[in-house]
Parts: sequence; structure tokens; C-alpha cells
Amino acid sequence: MRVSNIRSGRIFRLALCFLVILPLLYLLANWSDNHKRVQRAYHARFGGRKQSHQRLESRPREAPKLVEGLGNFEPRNLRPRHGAGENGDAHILWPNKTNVADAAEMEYGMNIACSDEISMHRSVRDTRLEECKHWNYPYDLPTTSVIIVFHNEGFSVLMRTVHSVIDRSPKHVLHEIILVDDYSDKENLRTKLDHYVQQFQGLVKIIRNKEREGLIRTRSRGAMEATGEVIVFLDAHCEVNLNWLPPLLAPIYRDRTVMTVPIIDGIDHKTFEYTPVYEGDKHFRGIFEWGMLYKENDVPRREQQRRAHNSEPYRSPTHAGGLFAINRDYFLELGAYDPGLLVWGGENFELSFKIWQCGGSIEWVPCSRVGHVYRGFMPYNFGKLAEKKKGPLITINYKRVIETWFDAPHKEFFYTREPLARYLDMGDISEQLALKKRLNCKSFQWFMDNVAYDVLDKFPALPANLHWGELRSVASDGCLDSMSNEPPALMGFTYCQGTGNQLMRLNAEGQLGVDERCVEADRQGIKLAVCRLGTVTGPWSYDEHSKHLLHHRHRKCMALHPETLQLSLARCDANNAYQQWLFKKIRPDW
Ligand code: LR7
Ligand code: MN
Repeated sequence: MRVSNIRSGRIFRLALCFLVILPLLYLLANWSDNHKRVQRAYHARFGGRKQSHQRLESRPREAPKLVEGLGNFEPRNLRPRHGAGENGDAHILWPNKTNVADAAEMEYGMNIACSDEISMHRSVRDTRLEECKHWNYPYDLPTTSVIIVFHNEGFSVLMRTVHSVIDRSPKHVLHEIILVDDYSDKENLRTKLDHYVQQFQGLVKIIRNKEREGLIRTRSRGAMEATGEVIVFLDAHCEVNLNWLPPLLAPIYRDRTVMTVPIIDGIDHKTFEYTPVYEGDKHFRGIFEWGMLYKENDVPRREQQRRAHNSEPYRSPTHAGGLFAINRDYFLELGAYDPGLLVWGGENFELSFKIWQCGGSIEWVPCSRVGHVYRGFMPYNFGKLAEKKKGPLITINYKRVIETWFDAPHKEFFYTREPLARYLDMGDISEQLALKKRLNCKSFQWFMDNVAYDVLDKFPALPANLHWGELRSVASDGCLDSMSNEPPALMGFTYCQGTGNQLMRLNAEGQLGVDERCVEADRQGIKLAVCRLGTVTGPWSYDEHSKHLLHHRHRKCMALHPETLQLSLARCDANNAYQQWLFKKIRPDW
């Protein structure tokens, strides 16, 4: 009995060995095989930076392929998740949290209390075109460093950005995530953050600026520190969607001078609801107006027709700025961002013009979608950097960019739209001009003719300003003012302050403008209106002798009501000082 017991025990153990160890051995062999494959791919790119270029050239440039079944990188067997904000649904806080929510909104420009109740791993709705699920991408895509710069962001929002990247990117492609702290002063972004990222075992790195650098220089620093072949920039309040990364990398894999941009979805700053910005299967691309405000416009037919499938990438003149992928070495060869650009704004144009004019291209990728929290307002100030530079810092950035990349006629459009920019000190741009020369970059006219050929349809050449400045009443001490209102709204009349809201321009075609808006008139009064796209004409003329502002269609004059100080059109009266106006040039004293 005992013998047989021992025997049967042995047999049992032997069987156990086979049952447990063999599969283990099999798994191990497989793993090391896989591991070797990943390592080979890794070494091909990182076994010394100098070599990597040669290898890069000799690599077969496989194009993505549309297939019958699910694409090779598509997630499989996704389990539905339940809970706050899952599926990208809005999450509404209980009424007793209203105060916390309001405080968070004030502090961060978004409802961090709401975000805190949503899982780090929440699901979002798949906003892609159906076709996107059926692309096969090359397996050995370039390794990627995701760079997230942040200044005083909400902890849970920042970390959900990180988790979504880890959860939804192929492991063998995601080389690292670099968090660059632009001198935040919130306590939880220091020790707590350091501890939190330990769970990622080195995949997530934190570097910190010793002083506030602004997002532009901070991104350049991140690029410098990155060791992946491609860098992807994300804002610190994003959630990447399903299979977002391979479609972004595929065009760069074939051509290192392509920069790619995901389609940006919206995440509501109050409820964290995830929704597409544009519904349907129509595509949009980035352009600009002459005051350098970023605009989007439908993709022209000429560009649509270059592609066989609607889910394929398309070319775009510019991009919004925050979210994009680019070969790291290529970005640095282009000089990264102009280091003279301060804090915020204009860097998206600088990079766009530089890439296109110097031989590269920008593609927007419909199958790559990333959600971004659009905030209610900007929750931070520009710090010391803004104090050093007098005058509106963003306009100074624009001026550097247009002085470097525009030609004379197009620069004139910018100065017509932003008359004060002529007086701003943009600093030294000789390095930027030298770079443009060294890289043998094409002219702005080439860019307008071949890339941004749809801009002039929407934002035509600007006729010169006949008059500009504050529009002062002769009868009463005050000026026309758009009051920071959104059109349609009545124009206001307040103390003259010479600010942007009072800077009026009357062009040679009769259009009266204030920033990107137009001043019009009807029976209700003088109104702030959206300028009709594609036109630069208007109903106004100014007579320097009578000081009247005449509305041609109504054959009436702009008048101020002596008591209510309301603005309206009235029958022209040469003896009425309340119909007399003076354009007074504002000379900035900064
Ligand atoms: O001083 C700063 N230092 C920083 O590190 C100021 C900001 N930042 C960080 C900040 O924490 C965030 O992660 O930089 C990132 C971008 O700043 P945001 O989110 O305040 O910018 P934005 O989303 O309002 O504005 C858009 O334009 C910017 C400046 O030109 C940047 O390019 C942003 O990345 C860009 N955002 C997008 O493109 C997302 C889509 C929005 C649109 C259209
Ligand atoms: Mn942002």
C-alpha cells in the first residue's frame, strides 16, 4: 500500500511537473522570443544613436494596409466598464460637492473634484471612423517618448493622461513618458507625484525646471531629454483614445520629416464628458487668420482627393499646438522651438511654417484621436517672464514668427490686423533667420500657393487701414468699446483706455474692425458682429472734415445718445457733436 502510495505519489508529482513546468517552459521560451524581438527592434534604434540613421534608411518602409478583419493593433476583448464617467460619459457631482467643485474650477479652470471621482483607467467612447479599426500597421514602429509638460495641473487629470497613454499604447513602442514640471508650486505635484510614478518602474520620468520657463521652452527641454526615436507631445489634461499611437507613428516611420497630429476630441471641463469636437465623417484642418488666431477649415477637395480612403491622413498647413508627434532628431535639427518665444502662443505657427517651408510636412491623422480638456479660462499667469517683456507677450511671439517666416506683403497683413505690433520689441531673431537660410527654406509665397492655398478664400488680403486707434467721441469723454463681448452684442461706450477692446480699424474698403470682429449697425444700434468669412468690405466711411462715421447702406451717421450713452445710427447732422468722432492712435508706452 505504502509503496503503491509512494509510487502513485511520484506519478502524481511527475504528472504535475508535466502539467505545470512544461507550459511554463513554453511560456518562457515564447516570452524570451518576444522579448528578443522587442529588444532587437529596440537595439536597431538605440544601439548607438549614430548608427540609428543608417539602419533607419535600410528599413523596409511598409505602408499601413486596410484589411478585412480587425487591424493588428486593435484592442481585442475589451470588457465594458461601469462607474463614474465610464465610456466618456458626463459625471455629475452630488449637490453637496458644489462648493468644492466651484473652488476647483477657480483654481484649475476645470472641475478637479469631478475628475477625482473618475477612474484613472476609465473607458472613453470610440470616436473614430469605422474604417479605422481595419488598418494593419508595421510592427516595428519607432520607439516613442511621450512628453507632457505641466504647470500647476490637477493631479488626477495629469495622471489620467499618463494612465491612458500606458493603457492604450503598444508596450514595445512606448519607450518612456517624460513629465516636465514647469516650476509648479502645488505640494501634491512634488513628493506625492514622485511616489505615485514609482509604480511605473522607470517608464515614467519626472524632470523639473529650476524656474518658470513657459510651455514652449519646457517642451524643447523635454525633447532634449527624450531618448525615443519619436517624441509625442501632449497637454497635461488629455485622454488618448483606442489605438491612438500606431496611426500617428506610421507616416513618420516611412518619412522622418512628417509631423503627425491626432484629431482632438473635447473633454468638458465641468463634467469630463468626452465628445468629438466635430460630428460626422467630414475632416477639418488647421489654418490661421491675419491676426494669427488659430482657425480650422474643412479640408479642401484637392487634398481630400489625394487619398484613397477617408480614414487616411491628410495634409494641414498648421496645427493647434498641443498634441503632435515628430521624429526627435528632426525636431532638434529644426532648432526645436525658437527659444525667444515666451510662455504661451505662436509656437504652433512657428513649427508649422518651419516644417513646411524647410522641406517637411504636417499630416492630420483621422484614426488617431485624443481628448483634451478645454478650460473655461487660463488658470495661471505668465510669471516673471511676462514682467521682463513689456507689452502683450503673445503678440510679441507672433511678431517674431511672422518676421522670421512671412514675406513683405504678408507681414503687412499682420500689421494691418494688429497695428500695435509694429511698436513691439520682439528681441533678436538673427538666429532664426540664419537657420532659415542654412536649411535652405522656401518662401512664404510658396507655402501660401502650395500648402495654405485655402487661407485667402476665408481670410482675404487685407486692404490698408485708413484710420486706426481708439474711436473717441468729440462730445463726451469716452470711446467705443467691444467690452470683451462675444458677438452678436451691442457695442459699448466707456472711458478711453486704449486697450485691445477699443482698438478700432477702418480699412480702405469700409470695414470697421475690432480685433477679429466687425462693427455693424441695424435698427437696434451699433453692433459687434462676426465678420463675414471671405470678405474685407464694410458699410462705413469716415469724413475727416465733418468727423462723421457714415453708414452707407442706411445713409446715417454713428451717434451717441447724450444721456443714455447708447450708440445708434441717426440722421446725419453737421452741428451735432454727438455724431463726431476722432480716431486717436494709441502709442503704447511700453
Ligand atoms: O507656463 C506654462 N508652462 C506649462 O508647462 C504654461 C502652460 N504649461 C503647460 C500646461 O500645464 C499644459 O500642459 O503647457 C500645456 C499647454 O498649456 P494650456 O493647456 O494652458 O494651453 P491651451 O490648451 O490653452 O492652448 C493651446 O495653445 C498653447 C500655446 O500656443 C499650446 O500649444 C497648447 O498645447 C495648446 N493646446 C492644444 O493645442 C490643445 C487643443 C486646443 C485647441 C485648439
Ligand atoms: Mn491645454
